[in-house]
Amino acid sequence: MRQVFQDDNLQKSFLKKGYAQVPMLSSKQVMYLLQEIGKLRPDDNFAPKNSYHCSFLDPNLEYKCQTYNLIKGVFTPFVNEYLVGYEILNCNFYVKPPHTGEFQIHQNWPAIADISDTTVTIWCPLVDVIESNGAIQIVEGSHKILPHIEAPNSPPYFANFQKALIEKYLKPFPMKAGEAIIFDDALIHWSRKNDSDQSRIAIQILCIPSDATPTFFFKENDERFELIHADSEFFLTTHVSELYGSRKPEWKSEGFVENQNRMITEEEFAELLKNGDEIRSKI
Ligand SMILES: O=C(O)CCC(=O)C(=O)O
Ligand SMILES: [Fe+2]
Repeated sequence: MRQVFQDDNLQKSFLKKGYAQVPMLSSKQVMYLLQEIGKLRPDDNFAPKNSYHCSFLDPNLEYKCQTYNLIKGVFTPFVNEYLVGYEILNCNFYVKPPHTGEFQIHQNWPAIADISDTTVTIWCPLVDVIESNGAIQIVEGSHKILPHIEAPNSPPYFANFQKALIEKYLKPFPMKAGEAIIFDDALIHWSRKNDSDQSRIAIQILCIPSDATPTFFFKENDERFELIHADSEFFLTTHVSELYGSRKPEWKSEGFVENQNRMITEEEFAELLKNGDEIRSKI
């Protein structure tokens, strides 16, 4: 398994749990980012109806480029400080307006061709978060226990026991503004709606190994996925609705993989989770 973290203790706990919690932004940097986000003008004005704002979901290209440059500028030094040979693929603001914004439980879409390799998300709130205002929630040790490809038109393997995930497995991570959690994109994660009167503002940064092929998994049919070359520019210039539609002729193919996805039961999930260390050691 590749060395993800510079620090050996962080690496050890990351391998086992799938995440590491680290200090990141100074309060000055938090203030700077809050000030800069206040100047940005996404089409949804950071206040979509009954939902959350995610930069990638916003149609405004200029806003998406400004966001990418702003976040990349501030976080690249942290990527280099904590990670070995990783670079930023895409970045998002996730804003939950007051009293809305519940997520779907999900794994992040695979972002490189080899799904046994590791991509990570840096998730960094710009306000203090607790469970009730939408702190991130994670199923510890749920990374790489099943080679499943979650993608547009390709539902999660745990679709049949989501209530149990919320009741028994997902745990919130209360954090101060500027702290960060760096997690394996294959971890099951989620967050509640924001029940406070202030917007819950967080940043997500998806990092991939510099030597990996950035890839979007397009579900061609029930039998296979086509691997589409998907670099930073692809995610900036593509609107999410295009990823759910038909294949665009200008997309660059990187080959195909068989669709091995299957739905599992909560019982099987519990077993896989219990044997996670052993399963991961064989990858
Ligand atoms: O902002 C959130 O609550 C969830 C973010 C998320 O799904 C991610 O960072 O991958
Ligand atoms: Fe996510």
